[in-house]
Amino acid sequence: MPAVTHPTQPITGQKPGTSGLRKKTQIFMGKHYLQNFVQAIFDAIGGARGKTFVLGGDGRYFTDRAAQTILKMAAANGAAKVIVGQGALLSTPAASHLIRQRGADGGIILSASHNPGGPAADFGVKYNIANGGPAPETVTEAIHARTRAITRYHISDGPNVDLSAPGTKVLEGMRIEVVDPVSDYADLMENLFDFEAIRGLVAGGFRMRFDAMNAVTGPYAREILERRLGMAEGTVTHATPLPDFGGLHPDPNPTWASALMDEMMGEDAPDFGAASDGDGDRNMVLGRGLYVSPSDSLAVLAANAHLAPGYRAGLKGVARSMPTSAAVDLVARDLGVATHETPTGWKFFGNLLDAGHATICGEESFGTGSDHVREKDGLWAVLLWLNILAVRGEGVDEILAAHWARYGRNYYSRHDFEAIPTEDAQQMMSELHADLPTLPGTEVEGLRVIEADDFAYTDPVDGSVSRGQGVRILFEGGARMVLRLSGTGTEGATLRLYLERHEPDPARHGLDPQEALAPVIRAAHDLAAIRHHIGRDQPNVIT
Ligand code: VG1
Ligand code: CO
Repeated sequence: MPAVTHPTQPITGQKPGTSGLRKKTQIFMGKHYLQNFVQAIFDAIGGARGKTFVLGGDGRYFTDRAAQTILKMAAANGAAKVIVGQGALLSTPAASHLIRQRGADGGIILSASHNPGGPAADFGVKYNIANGGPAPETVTEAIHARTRAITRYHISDGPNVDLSAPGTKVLEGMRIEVVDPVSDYADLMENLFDFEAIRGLVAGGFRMRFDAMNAVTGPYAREILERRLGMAEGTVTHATPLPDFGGLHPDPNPTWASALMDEMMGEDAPDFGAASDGDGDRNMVLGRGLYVSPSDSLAVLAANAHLAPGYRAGLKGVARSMPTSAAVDLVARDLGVATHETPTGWKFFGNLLDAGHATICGEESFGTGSDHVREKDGLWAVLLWLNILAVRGEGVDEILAAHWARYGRNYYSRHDFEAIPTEDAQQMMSELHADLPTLPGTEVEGLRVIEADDFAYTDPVDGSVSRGQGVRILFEGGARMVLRLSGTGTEGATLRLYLERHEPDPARHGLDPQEALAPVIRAAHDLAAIRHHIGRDQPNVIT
């Protein structure tokens, strides 16, 4: 079974986005496509020789074949060992944990996360570094540079490796350890949270629903919620990971998790509801008849984390992506800790977590996590909520109302305009960009602009600078709009419009966010001339 070196040529467009390389599955299945990218990863990190990697993914279509290709390439590139989840399954946070726990040199995660899966949908590959987190931009840029210069890749022509059961195998002298994808992760959760208190809550009649959306969290949620915490069998729905997610769009938001939304807004709603995405790093949290916005969830978790054993010592700081609402900043100020504002994407939190500048991080896109791993973590957020509910003995509604009464309410919404022509989107952004210097002082829809810029971030740990991370326009009184183009889509461009306004008055905390934000929405459309550029003024997804 010799290792073979194949000649190849660069393929354009292999540029990792916000979270790895995402393309249509058929593109990934094309000749040399996956091989080129994986070889570029190995080359960019100084070779795979002697190294240990973690490998797994969310189980979407093509994962099985991609995993075999990557194992054969790792072997032919001289890797010492690959630790792979049984059936090539690993949620993103579980992969992050495994990299850290085993001291691996890095990991390859096969997922397009919240994008749909299947032969006509999306696939993705992401490289994580030794701290367990997504490769920072220096590394993703080096990978992209290699894809543009690649002339050959190495691959074993040995047989496929049986990944169906735990155990150790050998391929070309490389050890392959197949592990249970769930148990180490579930143990980590049991160390962080008061499972005894949550079991008490469950014994007292508390009911919850967890929608795994036919994606990777099914086995994790069943083990943790149903087996270890004693919730009723069937608490977890859509619990079997399917290659096409059963046709569901595994994005936990009110639009795509509609079955869960219907149940939670219905007559016989359980006390608590949650859903996760394709690869298990996102979460949506719901109370009975109540949607919790991700930015509010982050703030509530930061304010109450000390109620969970893993966070009893308090927080070292918090971090949020720039478009995420400032609700968590108010909590941090109260706690006397720093807030860090980063560009969109979890890779920017890694250095802050490693350096001990932050304990809890979050994004408005249903991502929350902490320094327990270096990825956002959907089930972690759900368990922290459960721990808080158990200790406080209150409902989600009471906790949220008390939070707003204390800090005020940051009304928040994100409007997504998907699959618009790329040129139109770019034209819109560049015109808006050109207008930025002239905006301060002008008045739109009764709102006065006081600041307008394009967000740039200097990493306080390594000094690296990331520019062009989103246009932000601040209005007098604190309202804000942000506009940026998505870096995870695979079809045309997606425009994301983020809207925020703080309301201190408790008498005005019960409004519909779309109403509360109406003037900001109108100002945003006016300033960016959205209809003029993309011919639409209605978003397809509102969160
Ligand atoms: C989106 C979100 C971003 C998130 C990223 C990856 O990126 O906005 O907050 O980190 O997805 O999440 P973009 O560039 O499309 O806005 V996941 O769960 O898809 O890895
Ligand atoms: Co995800």
